[in-house]
Amino acid sequence: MKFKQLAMTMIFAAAGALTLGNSGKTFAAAPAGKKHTADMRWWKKARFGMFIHWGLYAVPAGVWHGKHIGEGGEWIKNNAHIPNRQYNALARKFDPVDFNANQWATIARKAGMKYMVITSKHHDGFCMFNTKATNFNVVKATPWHKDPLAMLPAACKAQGITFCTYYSIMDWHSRDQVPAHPSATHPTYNPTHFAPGRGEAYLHYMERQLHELVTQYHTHLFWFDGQWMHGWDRSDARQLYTYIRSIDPTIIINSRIGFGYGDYATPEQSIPPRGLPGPWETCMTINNTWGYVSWDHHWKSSTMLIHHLIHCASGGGNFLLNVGPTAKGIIPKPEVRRLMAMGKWLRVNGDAIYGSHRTPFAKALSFGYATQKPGKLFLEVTKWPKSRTLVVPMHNKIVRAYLLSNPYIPLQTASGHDGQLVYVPAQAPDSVATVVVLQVDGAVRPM
Ligand code: JFZ
Repeated sequence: MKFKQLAMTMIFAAAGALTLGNSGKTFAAAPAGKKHTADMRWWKKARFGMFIHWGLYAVPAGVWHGKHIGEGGEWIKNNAHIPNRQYNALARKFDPVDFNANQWATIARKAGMKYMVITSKHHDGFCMFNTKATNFNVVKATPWHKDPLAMLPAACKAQGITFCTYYSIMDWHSRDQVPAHPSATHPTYNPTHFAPGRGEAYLHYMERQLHELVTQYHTHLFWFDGQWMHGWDRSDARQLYTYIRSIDPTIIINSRIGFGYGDYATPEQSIPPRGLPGPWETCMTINNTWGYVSWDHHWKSSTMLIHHLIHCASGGGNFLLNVGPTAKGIIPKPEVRRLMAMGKWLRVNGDAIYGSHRTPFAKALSFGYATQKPGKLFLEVTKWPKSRTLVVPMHNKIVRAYLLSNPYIPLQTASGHDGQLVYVPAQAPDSVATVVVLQVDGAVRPM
């Protein structure tokens, strides 16, 4: 994993990366000025999506030969150095009899999520859809013989969720790619490189699968990953990008297709403090793993997750929150519970998040975050003021102020030396985050 992080950093550095603050984290820069025809409208309004990492790795669930294997359940083939034959055999144990597409889509909807991005193929190369390009897929290689990706689009549609797919460029199963350290008994896969002369064949393989995902599964977005494999170059990225555009120009593509192609940046596990200039989305885990790990109980609190969602929205970005279903097809209870708490908060406060624009303020606010819509400024107050007064650093006079949870009762306001003052109750009406709405004339003019 160290190796991977290093490889990622190098790729981003080469692509003109943007380093923010002193966090030491590097984010892919948004592809500035690249012409694209992707339909970003639904995506920009959505603000909150469900990431799903589901595959064969849910069977070992972070345990191999009795040992806890860390750094991501979905990385177990690499991190436990599992030979192909042993890993492939996991397919015969993958029998998610409890999988229910409607249930997953319903959980997403109740959480307040507006899109779903599921692993169609992760680094392990196992395909979670009925592809004609390989038999190493969920229908042909498992005793289950069903196609979850065929069931999810309709279930998502019924719940108002936009269906999207993750796809790894790096492939630890493909014969077109060579592991970093091949060995019959103790291989390390990451990063792979193309087998001599096989680059073109592999691109073709991907094109066949992406074609299937667009035409048969109606994916609205490709969330690429694993582009740090050695040999993936600018012309490969361009060819793949152009190919997708040729089948459906409206499809959204993330920046991990590589080399500045793609429609939005994908910071991971952290939120750029002031957002990013172009479209962006932070993806995050609820515990410390993407793919299900039975022994990882490091759950983030629902309060923290709601604050992360607000933070993303206030920076003009989306929040893609991950769940790792079990090999039986169940989204773990601790995840569902947290998602339901987020949905509960959003049912009251969603107007401040969905379709909102980034904060007008360049500096952080003492009491929390801000988002806006034409004529309205939303304050997401996470630190309730003991003084019972919010000081909003702007010149605009407030036309009307109220709690989003209680729009008919106006709050008193005044103009102060450091900005506009809003007088609020002594106790925070919502201890997680209380949204105060300010009606303002014209664009907000920060102080
Ligand atoms: C990748 C995958 O390796 C991982 O399994 C998961 O799917 C995640 C969403 O994406 O991991 C990464 C990708 C990029 C960075 C780090 C881990 N990065 O930018 O530092």
